[in-house]
Amino acid sequence: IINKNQKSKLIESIRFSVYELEKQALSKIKRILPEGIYCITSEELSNGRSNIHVAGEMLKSGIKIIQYREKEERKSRKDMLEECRKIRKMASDAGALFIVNDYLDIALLSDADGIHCGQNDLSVQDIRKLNSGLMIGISTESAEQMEKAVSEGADYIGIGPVFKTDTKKDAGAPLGLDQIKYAAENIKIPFVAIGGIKEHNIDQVLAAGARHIAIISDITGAENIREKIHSINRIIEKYN
Ligand code: TZP
Ligand code: MG
Repeated sequence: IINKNQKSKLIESIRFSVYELEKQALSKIKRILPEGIYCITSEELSNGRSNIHVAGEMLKSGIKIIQYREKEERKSRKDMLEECRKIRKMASDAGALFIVNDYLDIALLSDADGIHCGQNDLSVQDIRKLNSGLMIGISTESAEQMEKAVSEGADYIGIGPVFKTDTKKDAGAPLGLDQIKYAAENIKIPFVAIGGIKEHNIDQVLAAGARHIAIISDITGAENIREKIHSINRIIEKYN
């Protein structure tokens, strides 16, 4: 038998646990990756147009996710941060998620929704220590890497290169569609297919089971970015 004081303490601690659970659940819901095109910037593949211009065209087409991807060899961190702050605001206004590739300091300073990391970047656990609410995506290229990222608590994974691509110089050999089929059957978190995916071959990737499709050059290099996104969306819609 517990006394009144113990009882009220117990109720208080249960209330606190429920509140903590609710907070965690809400944070997890916010970290769910929307389906569809996962747009990524690349100024060197944008036919002389700026990242800001290209991001604007992407967002005007109604895309739900935009990742800022630039390399230190091309742009200073200071300039990258300035661009990210602008795109952050543009994405919020358009109701899209904003994710930064590689640079955690820039993701945090620009108030991004997420960070995308490779196999040799900071671990999911360490990133969460700095910001527990960030959406975290991890690039993978094998079933083993996929399972590991899931068990470490990634919010989504990238899988690629699916096809041959010149966009990422150090990309491994094309994986083909088998890894996408494997993920569709076995991976319980969102997975993004990436690498060499274009309007003319996206059908195969969707048929293999992917519902999140990352595209760089076919969109950043398109003469008319909005038209390109609309035609790709028409193909994706067939699989909804
Ligand atoms: N990771 C694996 S392949 C790739 C990245 C970043 C590049 C994808 O670019 P593209 O132009 O869509 O082939
Ligand atoms: Mg990287």
